[in-house]
Amino acid sequence: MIILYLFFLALVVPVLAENATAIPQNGTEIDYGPDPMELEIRQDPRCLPGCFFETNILGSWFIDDFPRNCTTVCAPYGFRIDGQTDLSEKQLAETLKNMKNVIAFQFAVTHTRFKNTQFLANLETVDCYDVGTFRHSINYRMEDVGLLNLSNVSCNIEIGSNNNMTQLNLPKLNLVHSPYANYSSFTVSVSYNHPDFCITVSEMLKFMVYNDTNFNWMIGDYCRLSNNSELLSQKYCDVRDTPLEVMASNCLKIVGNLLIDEKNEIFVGKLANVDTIFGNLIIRNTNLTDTNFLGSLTTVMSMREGEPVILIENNPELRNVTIPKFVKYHAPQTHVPVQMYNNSAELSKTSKFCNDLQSQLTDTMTWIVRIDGLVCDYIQRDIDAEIARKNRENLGNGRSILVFMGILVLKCFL
Ligand SMILES: *[C@@H]1O[C@H](CO)[C@@H](O)[C@H](O)[C@H]1NC(C)=O
Ligand SMILES: *[C@@H]1O[C@H](CO)[C@@H](O)[C@H](O)[C@H]1NC(C)=O
Ligand SMILES: *[C@@H]1O[C@H](CO)[C@@H](O)[C@H](O)[C@H]1NC(C)=O
Ligand SMILES: *[C@@H]1O[C@H](CO)[C@@H](O)[C@H](O)[C@H]1NC(C)=O
Ligand SMILES: *[C@@H]1O[C@H](CO)[C@@H](O)[C@H](O)[C@H]1NC(C)=O
Ligand SMILES: *[C@@H]1O[C@H](CO)[C@@H](O)[C@H](O)[C@H]1NC(C)=O
Ligand SMILES: *[C@@H]1O[C@H](CO)[C@@H](O)[C@H](O)[C@H]1NC(C)=O
Ligand SMILES: *[C@@H]1O[C@H](CO)[C@@H](O)[C@H](O)[C@H]1NC(C)=O
Ligand SMILES: *[C@@H]1O[C@H](CO)[C@@H](O)[C@H](O)[C@H]1NC(C)=O
Ligand SMILES: *[C@@H]1O[C@H](CO)[C@@H](O)[C@H](O)[C@H]1NC(C)=O
Ligand SMILES: *[C@@H]1O[C@H](CO)[C@@H](O)[C@H](O)[C@H]1NC(C)=O
Ligand SMILES: CC(=O)N[C@H]1CO[C@H](CO)[C@@H](O)[C@@H]1O
Repeated sequence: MIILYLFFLALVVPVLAENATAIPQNGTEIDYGPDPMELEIRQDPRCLPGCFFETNILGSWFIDDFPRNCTTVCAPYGFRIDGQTDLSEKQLAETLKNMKNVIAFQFAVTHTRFKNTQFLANLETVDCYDVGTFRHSINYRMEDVGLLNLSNVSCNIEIGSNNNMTQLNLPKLNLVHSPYANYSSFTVSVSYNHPDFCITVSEMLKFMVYNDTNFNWMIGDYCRLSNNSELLSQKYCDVRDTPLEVMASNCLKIVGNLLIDEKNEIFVGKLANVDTIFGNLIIRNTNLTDTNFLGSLTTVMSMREGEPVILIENNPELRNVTIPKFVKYHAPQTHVPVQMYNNSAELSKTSKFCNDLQSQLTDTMTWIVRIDGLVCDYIQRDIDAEIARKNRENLGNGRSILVFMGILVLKCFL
């Protein structure tokens, strides 16, 4: 982002300086010249003359000028198919049949009535120089994105508010930095599609390739692993198909929301090797005394809106919550991702458990771990207050003893 900003300044500032006197004085818009991204695309050596999409929305007004023989189409103003697109799926398919690569600041299919994007079936790569966005949103009939040949995408991802979309169906999708201009880290958002929407773990793994990718909102569910023999062979275990009671004891990744309760607490030893949960974790109503069975857990990627990624409640014996390797989570629209309630009172007698988890997860967000509703600082504040109160009490007792002895001494003298 900063690099982009500097880049923008570098282009705009000299223009303003050179033509300073030409700035209109009467309220007309200042012409900043061409967009920096537009210039960049025009200079990209992969963009051949005659292969530019010189408008921003594909429609009948441009169909004759569309560079339909080019396998790489460059769109300096962005490439959109949207509500203004007045072409049939057949016309689109015919127009776009040779287009395998798109280089564009924005690539969007929005506000359309299409059920799928078969007309883009041959699309293989989209390069937004890492800063632009690959967007499929507000397509109320669309059932999936369904681009089976799409592999390398160098864009932020935004797939949302497609009311009828139950899956992405992007089996080859690869989020990769642009080979030409990798200006930024990625932001990914997949949210508010059909209530039954699920993302496959394979798709999620592609989005997780870079550690600095920002998962803005991932809301929905993970598709069942049932048919994914490849992941099953890599010791991914779906707790909806094989609950903890019957799960193998060598699983490395859990798919589905994991509930540990009085019925299955004796099987927690099976979690010893689990490093990732694609879902969220609840520990409730158990007699467990510690969480040492989570010794390998590093990552919890929840897709449940507003819910904690780890919720630990009503475990009266639980006096040690240490998850030493837990460092990464996704908790869409959740203010407090790690919450504990009504466990052993021992948990609140020190702020260590709270502080350890917090410092593993963040340097700055002091609100993300709470025990009985209190953030770590407040747990410590209450402990300090209690110590101070006890000291005062002891001091008070000490004083009354002194007074008592004083009276005795006085009595002796009298
Ligand atoms: C400054 O303005 C002149 C005409 O007003 C224009 O020809 C020139 O290209 C401008 N310079 C820049 C850097 O935009
Ligand atoms: C604003 O300035 C421009 C150029 O200086 C001129 O062409 C235009 O008529 C002006 N508009 C108004 C509303 O004064
Ligand atoms: C596109 O290719 C076809 C068939 O090869 C050819 O007839 C046509 O002239 C080409 N169009 C352009 C704009 O190059
Ligand atoms: C994908 O690419 C292959 C090979 O280039 C091609 O045969 C096929 O028609 C393309 N489209 C789909 C939907 O698979
Ligand atoms: C949504 O998709 C289903 C099939 O998955 C289809 O029957 C239904 O007509 C679609 N709804 C709309 C509004 O297109
Ligand atoms: C996709 O990206 C990978 C890694 O950068 C690269 O090796 C591969 O050639 C790319 N594939 C295409 C079709 O561009
Ligand atoms: C980013 O691009 C530069 C050259 O433009 C390259 O040296 C570097 O390896 C790229 N980084 C990634 C993560 O692709
Ligand atoms: C990404 O994070 C994991 C732990 O979460 C770490 O093992 C890995 O080395 C990191 N990769 C990079 C490239 O930083
Ligand atoms: C938990 O402890 C209570 C009290 O000792 C006991 O009644 C209950 O059966 C225990 N539950 C389990 C699942 O062991
Ligand atoms: C606290 O936990 C105990 C034991 O699990 C349970 O019986 C009780 O209802 C819980 N209290 C609240 C307020 O949830
Ligand atoms: C909690 O458990 C961890 C891991 O076994 C241990 O290192 C730590 O000392 C325990 N903390 C307390 C306060 O008992
Ligand atoms: C090939 C295969 O295993 N197909 C299965 C995919 O999952 C569904 C439901 O989970 C099964 O009915 C199929 O048999």
